Amino acid sequence: MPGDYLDEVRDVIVAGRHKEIENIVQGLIDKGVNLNELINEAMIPAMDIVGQRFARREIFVPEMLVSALAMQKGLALIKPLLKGDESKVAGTVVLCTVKGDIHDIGKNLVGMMLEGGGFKVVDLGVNLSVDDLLTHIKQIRPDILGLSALLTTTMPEMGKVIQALADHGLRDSVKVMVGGAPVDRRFADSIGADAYGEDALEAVRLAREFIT
Ligand code: B1M
Repeated sequence: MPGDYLDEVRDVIVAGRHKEIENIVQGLIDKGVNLNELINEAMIPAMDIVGQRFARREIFVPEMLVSALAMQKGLALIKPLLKGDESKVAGTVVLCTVKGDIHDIGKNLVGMMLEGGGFKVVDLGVNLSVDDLLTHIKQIRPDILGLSALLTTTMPEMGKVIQALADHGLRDSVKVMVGGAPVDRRFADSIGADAYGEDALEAVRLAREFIT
């Protein structure tokens, strides 16, 4: 059993068999499998394989989409199980993907883990323009703003957001964390972000550091 179910989940997501994933994941939840192992050793690696196949032109956007759908259906079942104690909010985090970027699986995972870690998460969704984001930041006044980008072409939007926060006198009131596959620490430093989260667990660790 150990390992076999990871292979099965990975293969089902890679193949985009989204109609099967809920039964499989629910069955594993009922058996009490380790959810972090399920996410980190099966589900995320599945998306990496999909990305490699897309880059090699073995699959195209429709196949990526059905794999993403399978991933999202699986994560939706896991999400309620990771929820933390809402009576003790560690801080408020606003999350979104930047303008031009609709890749939201990583952001959603980060949000799930932050909620599990006791944070209130306000998920603004995808493709947020700088102006819309500023409006929300002024209203919500979060402790942390988390920006996600998966495209090299959308990464510069993160820098624009940070600059706009400074221009509107909001930079000192919110910590900015950036993440996403093409982002790294050097880029984060270059745009003046407060932190770079390599993965969802790291995002929670860094968010806790900001609050304490
Ligand atoms: Co697209 N896509 N995609 N895609 N896609 C990539 C990113 C790509 C690398 C594939 C490839 O070529 N190998 C490539 C980008 C190349 C580049 O920029 N150089 C690419 C491309 C080209 C495109 C399109 C342009 C394709 C086209 O239309 N011709 C298009 C662009 C759409 C747009 O955004 N405007 C596009 C579309 C899509 C789909 C819609 C089909 C779908 C997204 C569906 C969705 O998200 N709802 C899709 C998918 C699924 C992928 C891949 C295969 C998988 C992404 C993913 O979900 N990974 C991706 C290849 C890849 O990344 N390997 C690819 C799993 C996820 C858990 O990882 O998001 O990295 P990730 O999140 C991690 C960490 O990065 C971190 O924590 C997460 C958990 O560990 N993290 C944070 C993320 N955000 C964070 C924020 C933090 C902290 C940590 O703090 C705030």
